Order: sequence, then structure tokens, then C-alpha cells
Amino acid sequence: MRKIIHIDMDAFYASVEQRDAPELCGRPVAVGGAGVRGVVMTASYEARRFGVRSAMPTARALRLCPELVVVTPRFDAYRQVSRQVHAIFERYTDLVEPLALDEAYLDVSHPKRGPASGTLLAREIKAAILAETGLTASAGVATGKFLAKIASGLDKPDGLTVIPPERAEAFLGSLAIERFHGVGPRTAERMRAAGIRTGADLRARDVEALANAFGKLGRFLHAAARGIDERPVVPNRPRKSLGAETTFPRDLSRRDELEPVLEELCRELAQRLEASDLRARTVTVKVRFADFTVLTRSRTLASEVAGAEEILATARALAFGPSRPEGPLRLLGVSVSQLSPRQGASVQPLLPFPTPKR
Ligand code: TTP
Ligand code: MG
Repeated sequence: MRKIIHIDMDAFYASVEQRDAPELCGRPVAVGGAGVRGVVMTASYEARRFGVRSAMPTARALRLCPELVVVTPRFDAYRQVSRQVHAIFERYTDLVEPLALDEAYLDVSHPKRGPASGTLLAREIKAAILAETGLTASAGVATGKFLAKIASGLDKPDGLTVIPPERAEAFLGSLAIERFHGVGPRTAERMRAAGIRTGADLRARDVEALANAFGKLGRFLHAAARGIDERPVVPNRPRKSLGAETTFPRDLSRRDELEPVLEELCRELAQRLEASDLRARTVTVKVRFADFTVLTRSRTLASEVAGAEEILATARALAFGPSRPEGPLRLLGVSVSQLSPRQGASVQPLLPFPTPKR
């Protein structure tokens, strides 16, 4: 039986800001853009009590919590902490899979040091993080990635939750379907329509029926609901591309409607490149038409780009230039590839944070 720990720093960017500016401690803090179009990247737990959340427009966050302190992100500081935390993980195991700057899976089935118990190891790692960075993390311990990740979120902040194998079945049985790995809002909707609300409902279904309705995900969920999750912890693979896309509530074809979306996507990509210290040489625009056919257009540039304006200039040419896709679109996406570390970036970057949910 494997021992998997999932570790996730608490209110990561906001906690770093509070640590570095003690006058912010105990106060509601949001990290993100302060301008009219600014968005909250994360909020301190004090701010969350007012309902302030990641991906919320800053203007709305300020209405919910007028005393909110909005801080501009300092990605260098977050990367620095991320490296420190990663180095702590590496003392215990080589099997570390970063999911974001502040989050990783560790396979500690055969740890390099420390106690053999996964629970005691998680406690020791949390203590080392606190001692060496001044920050708290929450940990989940289980026999697979899926349960370990859910466990780490159950008792935030500064939590340590263990789901031992004998409790896994009952836990999974009562778990809501949207909490299962890979189930987004739309899949959850389809599952509820099919009468599947919990892990117990998943278990009651025939695996072939689930596979027919939900493809590979259906098979995975059928097993996951039984506590079977053999996905290995895969140490950092360098990223090949980064992408962002939006599906429209109704099909769009006018440039004046599409252009602001394209701008937003490029801004987000630039931010994520920045967060992971990367530059890109290829820009790709992807569209999906009303009939679901997909078309992509790419351009590889003579020199590397990283800024939103540079990415946007190429994306614009691809989306609206002579060989533009014609017809109403249901989806617009931009991605960048041929990635390389930014000049002066000393350490192999960790994976950037996951694409914000839309
Ligand atoms: P999370 O781990 O999702 O959030 P968190 O660490 O701030 O809070 P907690 O884990 O205690 O719930 O994300 C880690 C960092 O990634 C977060 O501090 C800021 C950044 N981030 C964004 O920039 N945009 C987003 O939409 C999200 C969710 C996170
Ligand atoms: Mg976190």
C-alpha cells in the first residue's frame, strides 16, 4: 500500500505578504490587480470571512470588505518560497510532483529519512516548512493522490488530515460527485441529471455504462469511488505549453466582441509565464465553431515573448488577419509553446498554478 502526502500552502500569496509586512498580519488581505479590471488571485483567511475569493474582481472584493488591503503580487518572492518548500520535500523523497507553486504530491512509501508513518512524516514536513519559511501548509495523507488531495483541503489552514484505508470506503461513499478528480461543473451537471450525486451512486453503476456516458473519466471514477487510484506520483516534467481558453455563453462572431476576450486570455497567459519564469516562441490561437469543429493557427516568432502585449499582437494577427477563422465561434483559446526559462532564471521552474476555473 502506498503512502501519498498532498501538501498545499495556506492562502499562499497572501500569507507571504503578511509574513513580509507584519502590519498586514491579522488583517484582510487580497493579492491581485488593484485597477478597475483587477482580479483577486488569493485572499487571506481574514478576507475570506467576508466572502472574498480567488478569481473575483477586486472591485467586488472591496465592496464585500471595504477594509481589504489589496497587494500587488511579487512573483519572485513566491517562487523563492516555492523553491525552499520543494527543497524540504526533496529531503524526504525523490518522488515529488509539483502541481503549482504552492502544492505538490509526495510519494513517501519509502522515505529517505524520518519516521515510517505517513502521518508523522507529514507532521515533520509541515514543521520544517513553518520553521524555515514562517508559513503554514495543510497536508493530506492517504494511499492515493485523489484522496490525499481532498484530505489536505479538509482542515485548512494548518491542517493535517489522514484518510486511512479502512475509512476510505465510507468517506468516498458520501463524497459529492463534484469533489471527485476530473469532475468539473458541467460533468457534475450531467452526472446529477443521470441520478449520480455521490461516490456511493458511482459505485452502484455498471462500469461499462459509466464508460459509455463519460468515457475514460467514467472508468477512472468507477475505480476511484472504490478507493482504487493507482496514478503514480510523477516528478516534475518540464512544461511544453501553456494555454487559456473561454467557452462563450452564446456564439460570437464580431471582432469587437472577440477582441476583449482575446486580450484577457493573453493577459492571463503572460501572468502565468511570469509566474513560472518562462518565455515562449510560438503563439497559437484556437477556435471552436458552432458545429464543434476546431481550427488552430500558429506562428513562431523570431524572438521570445513573455509580455501580454507581445502575445496579443501575434494572437490578433492570427485571429483577425487574412487567414482568420470565419464564422460564429463557441470557443476562443490562446496558447504559447516552445517555452524556455527566462534569462537569469536560475532554477528549473516549478509548474505554474492551474488554469483558473471559468
Ligand atoms: P491555492 O492553493 O488554490 O490557494 P491558496 O494557497 O491561496 O489558499 P488555500 O490553499 O489555503 O485555499 O492557490 C495557490 C496560489 O495560486 C494562490 O495563493 C494564488 C494563486 N492563484 C491564482 O493566481 N489564481 C487563482 O485563480 C487561484 C485559485 C490561485
Ligand atoms: Mg494553497
